[in-house]
Amino acid sequence: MLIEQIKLDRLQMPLKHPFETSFGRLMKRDFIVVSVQSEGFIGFGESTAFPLPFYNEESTETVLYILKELIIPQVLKMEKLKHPEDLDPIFQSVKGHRMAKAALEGAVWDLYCKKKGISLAKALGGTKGEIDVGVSIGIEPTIEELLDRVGSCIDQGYKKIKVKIKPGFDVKPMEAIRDRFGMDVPLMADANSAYTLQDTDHLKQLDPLNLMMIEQPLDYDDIIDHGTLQRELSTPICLDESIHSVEDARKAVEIGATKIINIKVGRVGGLTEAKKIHDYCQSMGIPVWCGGMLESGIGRAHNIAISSLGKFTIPGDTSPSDRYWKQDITDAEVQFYKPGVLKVPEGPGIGYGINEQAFNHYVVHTESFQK
Ligand code: OSB
Ligand code: MG
Repeated sequence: MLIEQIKLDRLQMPLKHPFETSFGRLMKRDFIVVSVQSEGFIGFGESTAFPLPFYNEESTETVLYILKELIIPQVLKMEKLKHPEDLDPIFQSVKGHRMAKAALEGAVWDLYCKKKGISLAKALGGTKGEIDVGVSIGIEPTIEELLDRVGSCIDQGYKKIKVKIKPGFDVKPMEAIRDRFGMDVPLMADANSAYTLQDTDHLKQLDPLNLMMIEQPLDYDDIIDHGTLQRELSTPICLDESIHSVEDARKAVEIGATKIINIKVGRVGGLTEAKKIHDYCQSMGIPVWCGGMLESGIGRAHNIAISSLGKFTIPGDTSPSDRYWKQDITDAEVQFYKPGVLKVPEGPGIGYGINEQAFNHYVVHTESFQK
């Protein structure tokens, strides 16, 4: 396939409720949608970088820069692109910037599948027709408000409850959830790198709560200290921020720094690498799940497709569109088909179209590049 045109749209979508993590409070989503066009077909991908480098080192502006200056010119020069994996030499020419690469690669995967008339899930080797999902609950102003939110998410049927923690809001709120809702709720905590090894004794207080896991307690780029911490904790550690590639996954697993991996397509540079991490974890008996980055319907559709692979045995963070958006930008919104369960679409590509009116409503800037 020859790519004739690539379009970059910057969108700003207000969140229904502010979302607070240990690294800050988000009020709206400011991100890039990549559209790639070939012979009447259009593929869509979404960048998961935030406006500022608070989660990892990328930002909306660096994604734009890398795509415009380095990646798009090379993609438009390609004489043949048979498969999304053919983008690899271009991606290898730029170190890092995985969210920028993933946004473009996701659009090319969607385009490739639409041209072939197959679903993205099938093309990736997905085997599940439906996926279980959980919810990620931000830091709430008080424990009472957190308990209300947890109760409402349990009532909605979410299969996993993840709660953001930070120093000063960790052991007490998690204990309060166990006291109110019991020990059987599938519960976990995500620290987004808020602790150091000095906090080991403090974090040990979480062990009696029988959490499914604690996600990324230590530095965003650390593997070694997580191994040290894991030897002290009975709660399994799950790495998020620290895993950028299948090589990182191998190192983390080999030194015992992670017992579970959160796979985010953007963070690891695209669907191809995400699948490699899944396959490696499958061979090692390490369960994985698909994380979220407050995506629009486009990113959610990509997450659903990758979650259909067999070793995604733990419910991911892909909640329905209406958890975050008044109006999503896809034609059909992502919705539960049973409580806590999403159907994997069978239509071509990501299986969702674009709601042009909603899309245009959120666009703040557009740039187009032709062959
Ligand atoms: O660490 O998983 C994370 C949101 C923003 C940044 C980082 C994370 C998150 C979430 C939200 O937990 C997951 C979602 O519902 O999209
Ligand atoms: Mg996380």
